[in-house]
Amino acid sequence: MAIELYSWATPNGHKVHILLEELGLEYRVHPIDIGNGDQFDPDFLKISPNNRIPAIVDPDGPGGEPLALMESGAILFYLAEKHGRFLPAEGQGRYRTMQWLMWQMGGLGPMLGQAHHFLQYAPEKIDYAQKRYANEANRLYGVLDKRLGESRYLAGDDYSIADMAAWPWTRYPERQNVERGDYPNFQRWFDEIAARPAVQRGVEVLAGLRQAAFDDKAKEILFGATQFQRR
Ligand SMILES: N[C@@H](CCC(=O)N[C@@H](CS)C(=O)NCC(=O)O)C(=O)O
Repeated sequence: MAIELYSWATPNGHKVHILLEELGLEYRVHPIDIGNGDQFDPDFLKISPNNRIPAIVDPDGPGGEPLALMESGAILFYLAEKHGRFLPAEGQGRYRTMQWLMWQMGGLGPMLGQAHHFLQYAPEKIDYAQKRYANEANRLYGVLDKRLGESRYLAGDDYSIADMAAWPWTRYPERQNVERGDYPNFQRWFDEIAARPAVQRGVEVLAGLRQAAFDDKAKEILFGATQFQRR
């Protein structure tokens, strides 16, 4: 039975789109236009109580019961484990994969998200915030570059869910005040993953529906008072 995918064409969405494509799973896409406020729809909140994409419902979850999941890292972990791919079942590689997945979820994603916010979207240009997040973005690319100077992929010799989690956040370093030429090991890894057919299909999922830039209505929904209402 097909997985129900609730998502939008953003880095956190792309992670799951890429894994679904890599695994060759059947899935049905439900667009959640976050610039239009679809993430606050009561039906979506039942699946994703944090009003964020991505989320899935697997009709064939554990115990044969449907499983609803939010949080991209949890979805990657669940699907990789269920299908026995892109996450070693045991040994050092399993924990290295989890380490780099957690690094992406707790560090790379949130910090690059703040860099995008203060460098691209914030209505006021706040010098302190811009410098802080651009510096942090460059620090994180430095960590990535060093690791990828020692290892073909983040967790070791094999491509894993840790790479699928990190890669979508690094597609446009210029938006984070990062110069890709400063990080050659990162660039080698980036190009290798970008060449994978499943990755190319994954980033196209819902891409045609997304506007190039947020308009004023979308900015109000994403960054204004709407976001902070109690639900
Ligand atoms: N930790 C969450 C973050 C998800 C997230 O921030 N999603 C964004 C799009 S990339 C979203 O849904 N934003 C809607 C909003 O801010 O209202 C995950 O990894 O799934």
